[in-house]
Amino acid sequence: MPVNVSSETVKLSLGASSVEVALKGATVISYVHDGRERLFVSSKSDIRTSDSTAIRGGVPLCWPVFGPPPSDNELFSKLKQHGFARTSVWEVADQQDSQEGVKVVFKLSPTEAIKSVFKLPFTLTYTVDLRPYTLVLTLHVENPSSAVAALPFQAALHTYFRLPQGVRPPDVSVDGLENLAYNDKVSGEQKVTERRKEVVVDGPNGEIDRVYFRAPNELVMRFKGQAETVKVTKSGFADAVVWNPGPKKGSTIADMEEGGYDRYVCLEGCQVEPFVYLDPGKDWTGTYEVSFDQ
Ligand code: TA6
Repeated sequence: MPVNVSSETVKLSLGASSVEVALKGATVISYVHDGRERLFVSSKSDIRTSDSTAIRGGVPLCWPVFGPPPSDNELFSKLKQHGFARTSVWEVADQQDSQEGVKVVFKLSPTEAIKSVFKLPFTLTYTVDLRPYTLVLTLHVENPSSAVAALPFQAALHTYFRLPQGVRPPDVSVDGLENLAYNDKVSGEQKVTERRKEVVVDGPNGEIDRVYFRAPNELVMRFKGQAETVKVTKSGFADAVVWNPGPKKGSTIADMEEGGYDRYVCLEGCQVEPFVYLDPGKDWTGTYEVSFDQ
């Protein structure tokens, strides 16, 4: 069955590949490629729609803010970190399957709970498109023409890549982030990466939390001692984030399984600066593609 919809998740299958999406947050919680799980989800996560916390892992969808809501803006002041999209229950709006792949479209419109914290109208659609060597995730934001104001937002696909056996975060490097300005959220400083080609995930106490502005649309994650690579191709999302909390901070994260921080690195496609401002009747699309060379 190419698409299997259950009460809590939707499963897409295509040969030896499969994807599972929790209706809570339309969170991709599994991506099996070539028979191996490529994402990390903490075993302490609760994927059920009855639970209001964000899923710790997979691909949480951050919208309409990334990070803590801006404190100086009344519109966002009632939001939680990373916004409400990742904890809201999405509906299945469409599904298609063909030889080329399997596609499911999820939709989120303002519920009463959302309206209590965010006053503006919007429609979000999120397409999960599983192809033989690629997973394509597309977020589409619409500000209805009936709206009376522009719709401001940030967005991110906060992907937790599971590390191959025997690989730890300091063994991970990302090509494509050289010569970039970035916000180092660990030190609180704005910095610029050196000319060295790769960024290694080896921050102080193992923690690295960086927002790279205007990052190239093609990034490659490599693992020391392993031939395999993970290629991320983005569009619409101007920026990129590399995050791992390291053991010190990671062991304080309540829903992090024992030692889980050692099993993933987040490489995120995001639109952090500037906010997008969508006029009434306008729309925005961000695409984030994960592909493997085999
Ligand atoms: O994307 C990195 C980040 O913004 C980090 O600062 C850290 O807070 C991480 O997201 C996880 O956030 P969460 O709210 O899911 O615990």
